[in-house]
Amino acid sequence: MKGLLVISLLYLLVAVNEAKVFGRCELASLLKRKGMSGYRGYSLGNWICTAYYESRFNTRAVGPRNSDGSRDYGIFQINSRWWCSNGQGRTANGCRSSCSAFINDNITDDIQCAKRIVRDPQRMNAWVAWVKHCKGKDLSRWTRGCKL
Ligand SMILES: *[C@@H]1O[C@H](CO)[C@@H](O)[C@H](O)[C@H]1NC(C)=O
Ligand SMILES: [Ca+2]
Repeated sequence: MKGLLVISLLYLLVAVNEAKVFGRCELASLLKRKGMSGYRGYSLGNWICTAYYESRFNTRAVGPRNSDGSRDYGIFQINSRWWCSNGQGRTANGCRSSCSAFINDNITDDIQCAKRIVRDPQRMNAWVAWVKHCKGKDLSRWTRGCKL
């Protein structure tokens, strides 16, 4: 009985610590609800495509160290040199946020920060994955079959 309890507790801990990985349509509907469809002229497909290639929809994704020593955090891989503070090295902290806020399951703040990023002159070119995999492509597949 005691062993079972320990196992149950362990299982619960694992479940709590498990990264939330969004489903494609689940993310599409949340992004739409948060006003990302057409935000700054970018269709929903752009945002979903970017999140997929940046993080595979994994809210806990932390990128490897960049050449400038910064890291990228969360579903949109938000950068610590410019947008959030991870307590290591220089940051402009444009989103006025701790980077750890971008690796939890609640992506409301991540979305707010992505909106801030795309308001900068380089717009979605800020995301390398967008430039490489999404820019100028037919993005209809990213929202296909989703009830939006
Ligand atoms: C998610 O985070 C936002 C602030 O970033 C907060 O307002 C909201 O209540 C949070 N939602 C949940 C379910 O915790
Ligand atoms: Ca968050």
